[in-house]
Amino acid sequence: MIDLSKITKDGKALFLAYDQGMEHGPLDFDDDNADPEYILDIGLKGMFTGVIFQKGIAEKYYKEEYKDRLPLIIKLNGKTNLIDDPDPYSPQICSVKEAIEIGASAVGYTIYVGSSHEAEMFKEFANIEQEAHASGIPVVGWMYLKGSGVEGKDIRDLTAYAARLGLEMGADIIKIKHPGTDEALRWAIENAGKTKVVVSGGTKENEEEFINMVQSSMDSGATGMAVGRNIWQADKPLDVAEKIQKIIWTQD
Ligand code: FBP
Repeated sequence: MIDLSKITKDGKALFLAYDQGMEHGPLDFDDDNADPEYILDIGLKGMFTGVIFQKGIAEKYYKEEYKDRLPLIIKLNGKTNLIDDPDPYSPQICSVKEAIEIGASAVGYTIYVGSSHEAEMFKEFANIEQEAHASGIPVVGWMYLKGSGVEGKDIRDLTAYAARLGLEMGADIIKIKHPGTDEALRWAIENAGKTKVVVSGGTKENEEEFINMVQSSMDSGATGMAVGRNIWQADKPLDVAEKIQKIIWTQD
């Protein structure tokens, strides 16, 4: 088994996601959070167990000296939201080798489960995993339900299927969206087996609702959270981070 200790603390994880500049564009940003330095400052002060960047931001802003305090996870694929493709494909744009050279402690890749391009993404993911594991670094799979194959199907079944795929494909950690109920999330986590599950933050919620979602995720057996907008779009990002940490690290 791949060692996850570099990107976890006491077996739990809290990742600060900042790949939205590619996935959603600057519509997500304001004068503060458009600056990657602002995110790094939150990541370092908020004691996250990893920050998620695309390679361009990592190359220009991430410093080797951050490695022990804020490990880097490079997202190896990405796409914009400008093309409204019912069956999305997110191509690989950075190699495992490049990511390691830039200082990554782990790599990530999004699979759109249910897309007609699923098979291409499976292949890319499999190659990435082989290379990453040969270098001893973990692979985080963003297992997102998007595509004509998931239309009209039950979210509980789909989320569990996506989680199971993570295990079947050998992901070390998977990142899934909360399916809405503790029971559905618990079922998905059960199906992920020994693959760890972190739950994605989603669009900015009112703080109480977001905190409840974190609590529900941890109650359902998640290893932690991978959160972006609910932290760096908040008026006081470090206050929100502290509240989440308390939930994650006081959970049995
Ligand atoms: P957020 O907490 O901001 O939702 O970030 C998590 C994340 O998975 C990012 O890594 C990614 O850019 C984004 O969500 C994708 O969101 P969506 O699927 O809604 O486009």
